[in-house]
Amino acid sequence: MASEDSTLISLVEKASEGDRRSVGRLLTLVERGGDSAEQVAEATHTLSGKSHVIGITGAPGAGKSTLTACLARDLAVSEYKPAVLAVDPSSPLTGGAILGDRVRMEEASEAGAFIRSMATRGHAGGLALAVPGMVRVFDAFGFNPIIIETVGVGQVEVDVASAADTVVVVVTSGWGDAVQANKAGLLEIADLFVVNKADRPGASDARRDLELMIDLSQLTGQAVRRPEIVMTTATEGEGLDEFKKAIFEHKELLFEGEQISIRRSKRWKAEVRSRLDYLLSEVATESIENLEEEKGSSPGSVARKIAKNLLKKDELR
Ligand SMILES: Nc1nc2c(ncn2[C@@H]2O[C@H](COP(=O)(O)OP(=O)(O)O)[C@@H](O)[C@H]2O)c(=O)[nH]1
Ligand SMILES: [Mg+2]
Repeated sequence: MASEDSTLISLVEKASEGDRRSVGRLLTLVERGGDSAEQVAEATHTLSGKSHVIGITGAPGAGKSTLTACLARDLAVSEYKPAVLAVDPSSPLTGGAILGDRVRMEEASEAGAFIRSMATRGHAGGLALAVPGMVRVFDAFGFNPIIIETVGVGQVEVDVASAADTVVVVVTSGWGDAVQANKAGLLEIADLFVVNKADRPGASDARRDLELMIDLSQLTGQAVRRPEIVMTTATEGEGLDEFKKAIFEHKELLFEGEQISIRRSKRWKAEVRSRLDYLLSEVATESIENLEEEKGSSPGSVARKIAKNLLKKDELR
């Protein structure tokens, strides 16, 4: 529709001029999904690809939001224009958090970081579709770096974080936390580990556990490069400089060689895959809506017949 088109064009124009409200509205369109989300994706695709994307994941309560807020604030007061996409139902932005935690995010925001929270899975395609689209919006309008915070439980959340350029896995100093992270499949995706809550007992144990597990995973040849381990006390901002240094060192390493293009083409392919899954499942839903039971036909044979017919047709918009 013409009016929708012109709204989109003016939003993109204003966002390019630095209008944050327009960026926010574009993010909402992507989050909602559907045709408008597609249009935003088309409009922002060629503008994006410049920003460094950092994924921060780990168990609930590990301190990801606290660490993210510290990092974002620090970057915003220096020469950066960071954005945060918090995919976390318990995010300080979506309520439920104690006051001190919320204040920390607000400070980051006041310092100039663009902070956006996604409390739900959004539309039918969920996080796998919305997150890359929202990252693209930030990227297109000059936000750099872009920090995605996700809870490291659940395949989609882990996938979303692992699609970043630099993947940070946060564990706490509690006994067995590193082992849990390993079980959740977080060890394989980490470019960098943070042992947070270093003010509590057991921090050096957690570090040792991680070192051991990294040694083992290298023996089996899973890791590409040995991930660094940084100790932090996020509530005090302690270890933040080391954390930042480790992130930027990883970034440099990526951009020096071919790693960045390998990662990004992997990410591109994964996104095509999730969009393909979504499109196909939409068509499948439509095609069984008015299906009458055929007595005597097995479900498998009917599914094959429908699939064969669909593949011949130009069903997709
Ligand atoms: N003692 C201590 N508490 C922390 C530290 N980092 C975060 N916390 C607290 O741990 C709780 C969970 O932190 P949060 O950042 O929301 O964790 P998330 O669920 O991983 O995002 C909050 O109450 C924080 O104030 C730390 O380094 N030391
Ligand atoms: Mg959080």
